[in-house]
Amino acid sequence: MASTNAVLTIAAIAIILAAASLVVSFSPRPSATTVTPVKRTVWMATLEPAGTANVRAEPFPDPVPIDAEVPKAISKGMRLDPPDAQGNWRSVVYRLDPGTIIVNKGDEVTLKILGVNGRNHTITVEAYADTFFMKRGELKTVTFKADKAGIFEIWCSTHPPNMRANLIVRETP
Ligand SMILES: [Cu+2]
Repeated sequence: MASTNAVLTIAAIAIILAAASLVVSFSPRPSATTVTPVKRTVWMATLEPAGTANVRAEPFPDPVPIDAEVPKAISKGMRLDPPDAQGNWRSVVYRLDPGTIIVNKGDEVTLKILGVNGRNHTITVEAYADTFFMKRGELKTVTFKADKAGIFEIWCSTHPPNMRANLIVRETP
C-alpha cells in the first residue's frame, strides 16, 4: 500500500511539473520594452553646399548632365553655374539638414530650423505642419505630436527637387 502511495505521489508530481511546463511554454512572451513617448527637439538648418572649380584644373561638364526631373540640370535647388570670365564654375545644391529624422509615434516633436543659406524657403511637413515661409537668419519652430506612423516628407518648394528630408515616425510596441 505504501508503495502504491509513493507511485501515486510521484505520478502527481510529474503531472504538476508537466502542467507547469505547458503553462511556461504557452505564456505570452513578455512584450518588447514599451516605449514611452518623449519630447524631442531636432535642430535643423537650410544649407547650400557648393563645389567650385576652375576650367584650368577641371573642365566644365560637357555635355551638361541632363536629368528628366532637373531640366538642363538647372533649377533653383540644384544647378551648375557655367564658367565665368575667369573660368570659375560651380555645382550647387540646397539641402535640409539633417536629411533623415527618426521619432517614435506619440513623441511631441519640435523642429527648430535655422535659415543659414538661401534668402528664403517655403517648407511643408507632410501630414504634420502647414506650409510656412522662412527667411535667412530666422529660427523657425514647428511643434507637433507624431501621432501617425510612417515616412513623411519635409520639403522646400522654393528649391526643388532635392531640398527635402524624411521624417520617419516609428510604430511603437
Ligand atoms: Cu529652400
